[in-house]
This record gives sequence, C-alpha cells and structure tokens, in this order.
Amino acid sequence: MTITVSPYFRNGVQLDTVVVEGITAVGRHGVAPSEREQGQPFVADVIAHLDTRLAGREDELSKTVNYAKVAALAVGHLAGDHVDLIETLAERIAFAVLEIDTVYAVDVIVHKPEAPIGVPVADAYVVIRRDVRGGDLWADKRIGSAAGLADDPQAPGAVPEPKDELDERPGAAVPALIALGGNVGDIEFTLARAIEDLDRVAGIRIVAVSPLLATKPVGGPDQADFLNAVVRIETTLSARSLLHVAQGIEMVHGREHAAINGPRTLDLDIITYDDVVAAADDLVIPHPRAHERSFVLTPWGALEPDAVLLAGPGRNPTRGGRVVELAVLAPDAAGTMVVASPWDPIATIRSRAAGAPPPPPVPPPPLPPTG
Ligand code: PH2
Ligand code: MG
Ligand code: MG
Repeated sequence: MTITVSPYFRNGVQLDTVVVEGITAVGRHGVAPSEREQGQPFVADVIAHLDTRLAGREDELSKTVNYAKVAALAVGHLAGDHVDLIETLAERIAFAVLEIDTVYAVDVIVHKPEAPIGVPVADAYVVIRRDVRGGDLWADKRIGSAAGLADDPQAPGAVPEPKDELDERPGAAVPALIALGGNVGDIEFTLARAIEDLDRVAGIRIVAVSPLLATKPVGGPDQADFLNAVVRIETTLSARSLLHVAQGIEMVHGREHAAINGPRTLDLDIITYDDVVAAADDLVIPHPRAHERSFVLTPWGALEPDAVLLAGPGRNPTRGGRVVELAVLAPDAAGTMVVASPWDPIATIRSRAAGAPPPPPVPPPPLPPTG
C-alpha cells in the first residue's frame, strides 16, 4: 500500500514529506489479558512534514530527517512498555518524531492487524496528525480535521479565528511597506525573486521598489555586508497573513533560523501596515527597530522622500518622524552604498538567467535635504 498524505501548509507553502511505511515490531499492547501475554505484530507508518529544500540542495542529512532514526523511534514504542491503546502508541511516536528539529508536523498510523476483534478484519488502525506551533511547546490538537487542511491562515480554504486587530482584513487594499535584506548567497537575485514572489501572492501587489543598497551589518555576529531594499505594496491581506506570507517566502529561499541578527539568505520584515500601530507577540507594527536602521530608512527615504514613520505602540513608543531625517540620525548611516538606483528586480532576474555577474557597489549619492 502507498499512503495518501493530506498536505500540511506552513506559511502558505506546502511542506515536503519523508515517509517510513510498515515499521513492524512485536508488542504486548492491548486491553485484553491475552494480548499482554502473547504479543502480536504492531505496524506504524510515519509521515514527517518538513522543508527538504536545503537538504536537497546541499545533499546534507542533518537538514532533513533520517528515516532510520524515525523507524528506530517507532520501534522503541511498538516493542516497548505496555500500553492499552494504539492511540497511545501513535501519540508517543508522534511526539518523539516532533522532537526532531526539522519536523513541523507528523502523521502517524498505528496498525494492529491481528487485533482480537471476534470477526475477521483486514486491519485495525488509528491515524493522527500532530504539529509544532511557533512559540508554543506543542499543539496537542488535530489540525484540519474536517477539511484535511492545515491550521494555517494561508492554507487553501482555512479560515483563521481573528485573534486581534492584526487579523483584521481590510475592506479595500491598504498600503504596506516591506523591507528586504540578506547577506548569504546571490543576494540581489534572492531579493529580486522574493519581490516577484510577493507580487504573485493573491492579495499583494507591488507598487514601487526602492534602490538596492549595500549596508554594513547591524548587530549579530561578525558577518558579511548586507544588501537591502524596501518595497511599497498594496494588500488586502490582514497584517498577520502578510507576516505569514513573508515567512513562507523566507522559507522557500532557504532561510534558516539560527542566530538573532545573524547571517541570512533572506529577511522580509513588515515595516508599516496602513496606519496601524499595534503590538502582539508575533508582530509589532511599525517595525520596532525601523526608526534606528539606516538600512531600512535610507532606501525608504529614497523611494518616498516625504514619508513619515509613525511612533511605535505602547507606553514607551519608539521614535517616529520624517524618514529622511531619521535616516541621517541612524547609527549605521555611514555604512550605506548604492548598488542600483533605480533598481529593477525583474531585470536582475533576467540577467542572472542569462549568466551576467552582479554589478560592483558604488558610493552613495548626496542625501535629500532635511528640515
Ligand atoms: N538585518 C538584521 C540585522 N542586521 N544589518 C544590515 N545591514 N541589514 C539588515 O537587513 C540587517 C542587519 C536583522 O534582520
Ligand atoms: Mg530584520
Ligand atoms: Mg525578520
């Protein structure tokens, strides 16, 4: 038998699966005393949902899930301590597989083909799905139970429960500003493709793209210079859906969540969303560090010289003001070089496809007058 797997979506991207089917061991599980004494075969199928792109690109086992490890974990439970229920076996196997760093969700099927049922049956089994939720420890709940869809606002057909104002969908398209950055790989190409990806999302339209800048790293470990840009978009998505879209695009481009402020192929940050000023655990708008980051303010001011950044939420709001003025005051203002002005990401994509090398950085032009 080959298992049919219902897709699991993370941030709007369908995850890949690593499947180990028919893991078999003798166990003594069951409610009937005879089952404890005699033992019978138990069979598990495990479907791990994860992003295998990095593993596949780099041919690197540690970036996926080792199916031998999955099988060993499952056998440990099938042949292990007595439990009454195959539900319990499935649950324990699921949680063991979710402990593996790369796995976001897992389907576990536990069969008891020789279950003493009293009439001939072909098989008896339980199917469960468990997932890891960002921030929480475990989401101990069945997701997408009815529709076979993930508990994810980007999954087709999924309807999220609005949690706060960041989940409110605007009646008409609203402007938002997204900052892009990266310092690993062919960065200009990655940023250009991320802009193309954003434009392809239903409910997002790219309105304008800033110049492309080379910037000195701010914070984090000793690392390579960044390329940065901002894009003005219009969107009918809620702020939180926009965040999830951004995270999905980061994932597709090989973003690894390692060090804070550390090296990354792609960072997509929401800087502003309409005139919203709000804070939640997962999202703060305006971006809480935008006011002090030349690598955001300089491209933004170049794109929109009259732009104003609103002060942040809360009792101690971050500073607001004219973007070109904040840009000059930012501690990293000295490190900024223009790579392309104007920058045409579609031309970048075409020229990379034709094998052209990236252009060298050039010194910055004079900043617009302040005051
Ligand atoms: N992003 C960071 C931390 N530091 N420095 C530069 N120059 N550009 C960035 O995009 C950047 C950074 C965290 O997102
Ligand atoms: Mg960032
Ligand atoms: Mg970010």
